[in-house]
Amino acid sequence: MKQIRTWLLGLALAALLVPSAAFAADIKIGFLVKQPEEPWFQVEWKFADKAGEELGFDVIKIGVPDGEKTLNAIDNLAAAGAQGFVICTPDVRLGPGIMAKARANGLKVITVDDRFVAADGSYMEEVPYIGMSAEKIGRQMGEALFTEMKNRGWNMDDVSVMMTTFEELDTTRERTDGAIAQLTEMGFPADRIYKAPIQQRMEIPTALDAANTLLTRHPNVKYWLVGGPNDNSVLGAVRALEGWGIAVDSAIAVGINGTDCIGELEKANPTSFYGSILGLAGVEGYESSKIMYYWIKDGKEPPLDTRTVGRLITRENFRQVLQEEGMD
Ligand code: FCA
Repeated sequence: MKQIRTWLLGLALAALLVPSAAFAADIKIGFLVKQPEEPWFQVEWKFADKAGEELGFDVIKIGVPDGEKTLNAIDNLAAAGAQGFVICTPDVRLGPGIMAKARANGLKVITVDDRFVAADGSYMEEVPYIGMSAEKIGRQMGEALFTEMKNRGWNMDDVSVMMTTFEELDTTRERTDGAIAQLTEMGFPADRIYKAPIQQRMEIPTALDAANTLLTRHPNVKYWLVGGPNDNSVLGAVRALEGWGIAVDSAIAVGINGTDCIGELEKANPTSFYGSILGLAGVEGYESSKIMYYWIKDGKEPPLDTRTVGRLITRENFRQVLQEEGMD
């Protein structure tokens, strides 16, 4: 009998809690990303949704490939009743404009991946940010390239580095600078590290163009190490090497993200894409929206600068690592 009473009391308490649960579901958070077609951002969205399901808020997901779409999306979010948004902006220099628009609409802002910069080029450190430990992850890429070159027993005199770059964006510049610093510190000659700057957006076709331009200038390299700011930047270079008829085992390519190269690693026949430094897109998507939720719900101020780590994946271990990271 006592047990039944306790149970009934539990039910009554649960009924009392319902109104607050309904209130929590009223929280709506926007999640705006610059390249919705890139798996990296799809993983962020998936995990933001997971946080929403677990904690009880809605995630409004919008692709914002340019400035105009970004500013419109902010108005639309406010009209839809959102209280804040997480954003990877298509252009970091839009930061002040995005903040002004958000303020006008009474929306809170957290940035992911690409950090806003002010008119004078400095980071807008007052806006909460979650992103990669860019230099460290770049260094991991450089180390993976160097180590695999040694494993294959190549004579370093026969090897050059092709580093696709996107230096307009600080996070991606820090990655490739980190990789180059690591390679040179490990003993790779700096004068055989060539940069292939990608124009406008990091996509496979733009990276392919950048790599082709570089290959035209260096047609007689025997072995290539290939790096870049993210998977697509490196995959474009791999496609360029294939176009030049360079044998699969004459190049070692390592990307960053680990999300956009799974199809490549799954191919029945290996390509020169050796692996990638897997970043924590899932953690970034989950944590940024969770932090936003508690900021809206309880007024809990978010941390201003949160960095995530990376881990090498290759054809051999990618399934297992993705499983361990809850990303398969
Ligand atoms: C930038 C890149 C993405 C991803 C992210 C962490 O936004 O464009 O591919 O690497 O940083």
